[in-house]
Amino acid sequence: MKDGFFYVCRSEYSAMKSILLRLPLLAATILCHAGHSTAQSASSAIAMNQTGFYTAGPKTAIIRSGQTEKFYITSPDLRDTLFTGTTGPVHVSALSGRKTCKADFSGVQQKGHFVLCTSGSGVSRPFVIGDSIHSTLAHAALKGFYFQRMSVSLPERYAGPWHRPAGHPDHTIYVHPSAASAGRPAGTVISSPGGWYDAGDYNKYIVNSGITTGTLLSLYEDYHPQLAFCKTNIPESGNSLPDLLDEVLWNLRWMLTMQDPLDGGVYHKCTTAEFEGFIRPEQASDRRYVVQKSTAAALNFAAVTAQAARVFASFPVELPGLADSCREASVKAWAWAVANPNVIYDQGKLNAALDPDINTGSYGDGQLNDEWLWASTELCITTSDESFLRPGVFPPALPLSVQSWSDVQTMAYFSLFRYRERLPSAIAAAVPGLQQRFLAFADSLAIAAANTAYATPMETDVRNFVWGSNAVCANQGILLLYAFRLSGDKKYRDLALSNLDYILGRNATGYSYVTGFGTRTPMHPHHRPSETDNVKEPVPGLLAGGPNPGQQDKCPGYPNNYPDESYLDDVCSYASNEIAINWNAPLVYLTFALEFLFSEH
Ligand code: 9MR
Repeated sequence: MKDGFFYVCRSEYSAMKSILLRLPLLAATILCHAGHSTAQSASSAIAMNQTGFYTAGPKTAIIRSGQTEKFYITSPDLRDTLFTGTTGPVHVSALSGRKTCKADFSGVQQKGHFVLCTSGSGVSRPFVIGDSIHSTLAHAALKGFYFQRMSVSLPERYAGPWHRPAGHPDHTIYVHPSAASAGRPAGTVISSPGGWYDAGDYNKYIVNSGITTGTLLSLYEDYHPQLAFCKTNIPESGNSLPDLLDEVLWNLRWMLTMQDPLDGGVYHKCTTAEFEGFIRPEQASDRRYVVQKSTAAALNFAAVTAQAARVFASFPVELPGLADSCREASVKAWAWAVANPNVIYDQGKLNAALDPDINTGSYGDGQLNDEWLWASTELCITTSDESFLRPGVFPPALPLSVQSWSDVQTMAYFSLFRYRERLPSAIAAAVPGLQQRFLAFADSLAIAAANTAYATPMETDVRNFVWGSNAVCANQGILLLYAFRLSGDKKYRDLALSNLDYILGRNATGYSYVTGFGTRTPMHPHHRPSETDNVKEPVPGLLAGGPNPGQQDKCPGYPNNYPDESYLDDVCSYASNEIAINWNAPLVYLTFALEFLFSEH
């Protein structure tokens, strides 16, 4: 995908002319059956990152083959051979029983267009080796958030063929009976405009917005010098704020409307009672509600607004008062959570007691230790006030896990590591122990990854193949990049890249799961705007959920129920082919971070 909708921070990647060795006798030409057009004969047995490879980075393809074989990296016309290798031993997948072999061509450090051809499994599609190889994708993934903006029109000059009128103004939002309070009885009308559509549906959920916005703010905190000039061609691109922060603001301002100013509590979601049909945003007219305050929402909100207060404190001229408002909102939400520590969002119970029933996403979470940890940590870092440390929560004793909407433990770790030189003493004392545990967890992923069919950390645990498995993959990548930052050991950076390789094609289905990027990419995501716009290509830069053997949508057509193959590129498949903001945010983090890390060479 290369077009005018994504601007980049450095000069855009341009394919370099290759200077290839012309061998007199071309073994590869013979063995790869010269005479076939490579485009026509591209082998589905060869799985690799379809966007490309960093010149100085690791390069691996996986051949779905039951035997070790010779392979060659050649010019696309097969005439010039650059590299000859032998695939590794046959690996039997623990997830499907299928056999694979690894072709490692990291030794090729020449820019250009190439193909990989094998002695027995055919020829790959042409691929690129170069610098800034994921830059366009990183920008498109961030631009994906612009396409999810609610309550505003997306003009053609920013949105191209996916332009659309404004939908869901959200100035008339009813307080649902579950959310009623003395100051705002049921039926009260409030205004809650803006924010991003959560996913393929048209609702907004605080818990999911929490980890999404927190991940984007973490990207900013970790890489702000490099991000300062990255442009995504959004209406705010001309202002003095980085586009990443302009995008974050679009959702943050909405989040602030979800706090009841009278008591500091935060509504769990802003939603219709039922999912709306496949209609255009501007055609949607169902009544919308704020639904029940919850402890999870208050804590997610407190964490994100505390982090935002830190970040936006650097922009007092552009955003006067915003940092203070965020900080104040955070402290109030925290106080509400402390006074209401066990308000769990349980949609079944809610519907049994009150009308109208609410049947949209629940993001219900009964285990809040990790939310307490995250909110507490962010507040302590922002305020330097240790009274936000909650006994029993800090230092964390939970087993390490990969962050997700329901498990935000490592979001706290990331901030602790980032600020480890300037933490209040009670927290600082715990950090070395946490670092040790964290690196041990990253190591366990590294060791197990070596023994998987596609050589990625993603495949190390069958439990990674859940609803939104591709986000597990991207979030694992982020975690590994923190391990790299802590230790300086490049094996973690390279493992993070291998998870991006997985997302972009080095996987059991052969799909590159980001719309618009790759040679085999989702064309029918469960995404209302894409499905209803009469544009053949879906909105670009969006990450599909990915393989999910739960197959909860019960759509006909899944190839089988293997964990890593349970994917269906059909609009019906909301359990494997929806898109969601909490899946795109780790993709944005991972692609930008890898771009910056690999450009340091
Ligand atoms: O990502 C969520 C996944 O972890 C849950 O298992 C699933 C069912 O509750 O819901 C997913 O989130 C969806 C949300 O509920 C509504 N908007 C679309 C989200 C992505 O499918």
